[in-house]
Amino acid sequence: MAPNGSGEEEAAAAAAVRVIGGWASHYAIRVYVALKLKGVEYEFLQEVVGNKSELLLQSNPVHKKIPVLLHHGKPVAESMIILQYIDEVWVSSNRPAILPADPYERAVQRFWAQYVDDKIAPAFLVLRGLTNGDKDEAAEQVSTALEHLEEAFVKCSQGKHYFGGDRIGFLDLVLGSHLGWFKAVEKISGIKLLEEAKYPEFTAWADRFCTHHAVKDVMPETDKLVEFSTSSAVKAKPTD
Ligand SMILES: N[C@@H](CCC(=O)N[C@@H](CS)C(=O)NCC(=O)O)C(=O)O
Repeated sequence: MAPNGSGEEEAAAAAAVRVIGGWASHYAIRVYVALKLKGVEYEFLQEVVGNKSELLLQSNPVHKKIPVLLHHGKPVAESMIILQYIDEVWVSSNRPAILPADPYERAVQRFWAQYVDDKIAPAFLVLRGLTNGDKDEAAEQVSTALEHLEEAFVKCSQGKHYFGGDRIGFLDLVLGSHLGWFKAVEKISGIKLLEEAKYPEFTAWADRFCTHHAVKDVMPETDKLVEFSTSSAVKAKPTD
């Protein structure tokens, strides 16, 4: 069945999509939101921290990390690759595109998305006390990233609500999936990261993203993330 078919065939295909993930994983959250935006039903397989399942080890033997998308049993690993896979497989007029049609705009979104994962995610691990590093330097790294992203938002959105324009796109998904952790990291580290007065465009975008119908149910609560992060099991396995 073509994934963009309809009726019974569509239901059969939907059942064939599974995500090995975790409720707190920023990298997995972007996948849940992308599938929701595309209207693709999926089965969620929660990994237990510190006890990797056989399915995960078999599906992502190189990195052994979540998320992994299983499509008719075939594994796709690495969250950004999964997003692009989802965009390429589920194509039809009622399924919004994740990446822009224009190659240059696509390149720009991919550039910023990579920047976000390179700069924000590692700094958060330091601020959570899970990897070694200077916390003030990590906070500075986040602050520099926010300055760049504030500017990037103005250029990419062109006066619209999202980096992707009128709707959530690739960069919204990649950056937005870190938003739940911003507040949790602030609480854990005692360092304020997201100041509305300094980053007005970013904070307004963040509010819009978190309250979007495809996002609000999968964006974890701050206190739950703080509890998750500080639990001894996670400290023993410092990669969330
Ligand atoms: N670059 C990967 C990163 C995935 C990642 O770091 N996942 C974490 C959970 S958020 C994980 O599985 N950690 C377990 C480990 O490192 O052993 C992606 O984008 O999918």
